[in-house]
Amino acid sequence: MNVQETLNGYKTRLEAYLNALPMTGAPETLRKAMRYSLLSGGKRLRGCLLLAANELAGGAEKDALPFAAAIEMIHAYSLIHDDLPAMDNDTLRRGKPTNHVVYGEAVAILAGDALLSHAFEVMAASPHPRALPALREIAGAAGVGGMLAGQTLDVTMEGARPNMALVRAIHEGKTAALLTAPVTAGLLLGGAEEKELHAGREYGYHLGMAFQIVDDILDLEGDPALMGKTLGKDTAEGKLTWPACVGTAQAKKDAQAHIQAAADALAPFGGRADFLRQLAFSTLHRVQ
Ligand code: GRG
Repeated sequence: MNVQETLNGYKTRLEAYLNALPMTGAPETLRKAMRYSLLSGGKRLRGCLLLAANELAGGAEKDALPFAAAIEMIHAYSLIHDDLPAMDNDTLRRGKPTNHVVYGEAVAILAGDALLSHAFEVMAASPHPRALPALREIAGAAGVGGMLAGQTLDVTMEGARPNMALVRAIHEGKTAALLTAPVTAGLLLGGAEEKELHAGREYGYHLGMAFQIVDDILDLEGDPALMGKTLGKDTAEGKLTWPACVGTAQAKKDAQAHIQAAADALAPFGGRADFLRQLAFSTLHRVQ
């Protein structure tokens, strides 16, 4: 099995699904702004995780695609809002001007709102017998106990003294929640049993923690051209990051340990989970 080939397959099919979303009723400007961020590249990690987890549990891909699309819509909304002047005030994302730079702040806010609500509309329209539990996983991860909790801590604790417990809470909410939910939602859709769901939850958590630690390191050491965004802002703005707490060398070790824990968590699936295992290891060396 070639991880990159498998990943590209999921990504291509997901992109086609996203591209074909009708977004019925949206005025042209709103539709354009939504599509600008939804279809502007990105690794599609969350959507591909959902498709892979669903397949691992024995589900058919066509039944999981609305949920994979939904998690990417929620991710796109979070990036649009995170880039706004009131939040991180970024002008570049995925190598392109951010949504508010192109469409103005008001439309960018609406495009984010629209992507969030459309994600739930798409999931709720699914006739899948386990649509509701999958939707609940995704809602919880995006909501007050997940991404919104992490993002609130991230923006309100700027400038605070580096504090491991706080950084862990930020990373769990801001990033790990939205990387865990596609795994557990995909497993639920595919019909996984409780032990497998638990394994998926552990995997997603550790993958998500490592992903954000690597993101913190890339902000210090990454190539802005490859990352497609302005780097070095975490330090400039006094963000609470993993390297700020433990130093870059230890942060790299911690990311590796989280990825090893993610891979180990997949034991109940045996060799059938090799794609997810290798995907996790590949995130340690990502450059974008
Ligand atoms: C504003 C509600 C709200 C939430 C914002 C996700 C987020 C929370 C902020 C975005 C900035 C950031 C550093 C988030 C942490 C998660 C993360 C590393 C996002 C980038 O994800 P990738 O690398 O992006 O998967 P692509 O472009 O590949 O889709």
